[in-house]
Amino acid sequence: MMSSCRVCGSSAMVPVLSLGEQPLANHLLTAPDLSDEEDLYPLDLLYCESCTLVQLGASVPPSDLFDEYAYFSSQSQTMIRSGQTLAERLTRDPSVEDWFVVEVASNDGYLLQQYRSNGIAVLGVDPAANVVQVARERGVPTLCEYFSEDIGRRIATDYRPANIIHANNVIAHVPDPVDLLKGIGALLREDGLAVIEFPWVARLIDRTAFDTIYHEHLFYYSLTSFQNAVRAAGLYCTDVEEIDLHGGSLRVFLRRQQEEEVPNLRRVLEYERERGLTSLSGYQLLQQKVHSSIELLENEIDSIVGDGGTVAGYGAAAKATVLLNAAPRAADAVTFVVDSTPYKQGRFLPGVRIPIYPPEHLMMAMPTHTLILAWNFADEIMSKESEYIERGGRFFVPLPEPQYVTRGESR
Ligand code: DWN
Ligand code: ZN
Repeated sequence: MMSSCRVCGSSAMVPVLSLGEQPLANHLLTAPDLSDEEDLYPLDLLYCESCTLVQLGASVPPSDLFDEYAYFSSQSQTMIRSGQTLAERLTRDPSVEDWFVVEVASNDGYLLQQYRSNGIAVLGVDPAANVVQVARERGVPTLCEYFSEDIGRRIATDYRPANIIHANNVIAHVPDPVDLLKGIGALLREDGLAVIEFPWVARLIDRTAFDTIYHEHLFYYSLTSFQNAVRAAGLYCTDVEEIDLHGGSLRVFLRRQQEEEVPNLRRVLEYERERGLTSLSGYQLLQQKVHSSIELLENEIDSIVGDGGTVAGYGAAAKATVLLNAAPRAADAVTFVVDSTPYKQGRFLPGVRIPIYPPEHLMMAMPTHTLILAWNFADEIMSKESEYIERGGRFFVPLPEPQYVTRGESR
C-alpha cells in the first residue's frame, strides 16, 4: 500500500474506496490456466489531500500489465472515428506535410494510421509487443518501449522534434506521470502541441463507474490534479474539452509556453471545486454508492433468473473483470461473455472464469438478457445486434444502477 503520493510525495493520503482483492483485469485466462491459482492484488483508492490526486493504494509492476496486452483500440469504431476526427481537426495547417506526429501508447496504430494515410510522418511508442506487431503490420512505425523523458529525448535526436504528440489513455497508467510529461516536453517542438486524453474522475463519480478502477489505472485525474503534474513537468495546459469516451474523458491540450488562460480551463477547474473534487468531500460517498450499485445489480439479475431468464455479458472489457469480481451473485448468473477481439475469444475472464466467445455466439445461445459490460460502447454494440433485439433479447447496462437500454438511449 502506497504511504505517500506518487506525484507530490505527501503522506496525507486518505482511503476513499476498497474493492477488496482482485485479479489483473486484462490477464484473461486460457483453458490450461484454469487449473492454477490466480494472483490477487488489493484494489483500493486513496485521495491525496495535498495535490488532490486520486490514486491506487497498491502498484503492480508495469511489465506484468503491459508487456503483453489484451486491449486493441481498433475493436471499436467509436475509437477509430474519434481518432479520425481529431487528426483531421489538427492537420488543417498548410505546412502539415512536413509535420512529425508521435503517439505515446499508440496501441495498434488506430490513431496514427489517420495521419499516415494523409502522408504525414508518424511514430508510435508502445510497450506491448503483441499490439505493436499489429501496428507495424498496418504500416505504422512503432518503437516497442515504455515512453519516458529519456525516450522522448532520444526520439527528438534520432528522428526530430514533434509537431504533435498524442497520449490517450496512458497518463493514468504510468507510475511516474511527471517523467512521461517531461518526455513529451523534451520531444515537442517549441511551437508543438500535445493532446492528452484520460477518463475524468468527475464522470466516474457521477456513474459510480467503479468498474473503471483496475490495476492498469494508477491515477484517476481531475483537471486540477492533472494540471499539478503538468506544471511539475514544466508544461502548460492551454485548453480542455470533455469527450464522450470511456464513460466521459477530458482532452487536454498542452504547450511548452504559457498562453493566456482560456475560459474552458477556468470553467472546468471551477466546476471541480464546486463538485468537491478538489477536496475529500467529493469522494466520501463513493464506497457507499458502490455497495448500493452492486446490490441493485445483483438483485436485478437474481430476479431475471428467478423468472426463468438467462443472462450473458457483452464485451470482455477490463471493466467486466472488475464489475463481476465485485458482484459474485451477478457473476454466478452470467453464463458467457461475447467479444469481437480475436485475442480474447476462447479465453476466460480472470477471477470469475466466465468463458469468452465471438459475438456470433449471442444469437446461437439467445440468452433472454445481455448485460453490456462495455457500457461505454452500448450504442455501437446494440447497432450490431439488432436481430437479437428483434427476437426479444433485452440489453441492460450495470451502472450507476441496472438500466434496460435500446439504441440511442444509453447514457
Ligand atoms: O485505459 C484503458 C481503456 C481505454 O481501455 C485500458 N487500460 C483498458 C481498456 O479498458 P476496457 O477493456 O474496459 O475498454 P473498452 O474499450 O471498454 O473494452 C471494450 C471491449 O468490448 C473490448 O474487449 C472490445 C469489445 N467490443 C466488442 O466486443 N464489440 C467493443 C465494441 C465496440 C464492440 O462492438
Ligand atoms: Zn499528491
